[in-house]
Amino acid sequence: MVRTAQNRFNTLTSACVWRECVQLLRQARAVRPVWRSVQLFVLLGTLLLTSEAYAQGRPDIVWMRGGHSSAVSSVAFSPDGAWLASGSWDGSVKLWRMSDGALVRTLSNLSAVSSIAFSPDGRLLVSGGGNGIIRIWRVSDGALLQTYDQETSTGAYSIQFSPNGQLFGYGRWDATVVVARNPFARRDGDVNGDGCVDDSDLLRVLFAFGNTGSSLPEDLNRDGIVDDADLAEVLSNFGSGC
Ligand SMILES: [Ca+2]
Ligand SMILES: [Ca+2]
Repeated sequence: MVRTAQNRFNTLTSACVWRECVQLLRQARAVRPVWRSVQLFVLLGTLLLTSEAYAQGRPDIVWMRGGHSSAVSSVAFSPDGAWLASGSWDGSVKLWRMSDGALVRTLSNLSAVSSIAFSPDGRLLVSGGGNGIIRIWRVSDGALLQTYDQETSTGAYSIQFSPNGQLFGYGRWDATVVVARNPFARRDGDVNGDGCVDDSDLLRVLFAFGNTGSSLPEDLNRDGIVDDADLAEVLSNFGSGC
C-alpha cells in the first residue's frame, strides 16, 4: 500500500515537472537561438536534478541544530523519548531536549566520540571514542561517574547497554568485542541509583510515602503507589553495594 502511494506520488511529480518543462520550451521560442540553447541546457540540467531529488525523497525535518564543531558521529534517543544525545569528533556529547530542540547540557569527552548509548532506564549515558576511553555519565545532572582506560585497546568504537542494564558491550579497534558489568546498574532497593542501598534511599521512600503515580522512582515495585512494600524492599536490601 505504501509502495502504491509512493508510485502515485512519483507519477504526479513527474507529470508536474514535465508540464513545467513544456511551458518553458514554449517560452524559449521567443528568444534568440544562442540564448535558446543556453536556456534549454539549463532547463534540462534543472529537470534532471529536480527529478532525482524527488525520486530520492527528503526527510520531514522536526528540528535541526548546530553546536558541535566537528562531525557528529553518533546520536541516541533516551528510552522515554525526552532527550537526544549526540556525540562528536569534537570531543563532546550534547544533550538535547526533544520537545523543542534546546541544548540542555554539554559533556566533555576530551577526545573524539565514536559511539554513545543511554541505559535502558535512562539514568546513564555512556560514550566510547578513539582515545580508548569509556565514560559513564549520570543524565540527571551530567556528573561523570566512571572512566575506563583499561581493556579498551586504542579505541571503543561502538558501545551499547544490555536490555536489562546490567551489562554494557563495546567493540574495540583491535577487532575485539567486550562485555562488561555496569557498575551503576540499579540494585533492588536503590532508589537514587547510586549503587548503594542506604539511608538516603530509605529517606526517599519515607518522604514519598503514600504518593501515587506511574513513574515515581520511590515506587520500587512499580505498582503505582509508594507504600510499605517499597519500604520493605529498601530495608531488606539495606547495605547492599555500599
Ligand atoms: Ca542508593
Ligand atoms: Ca510500590
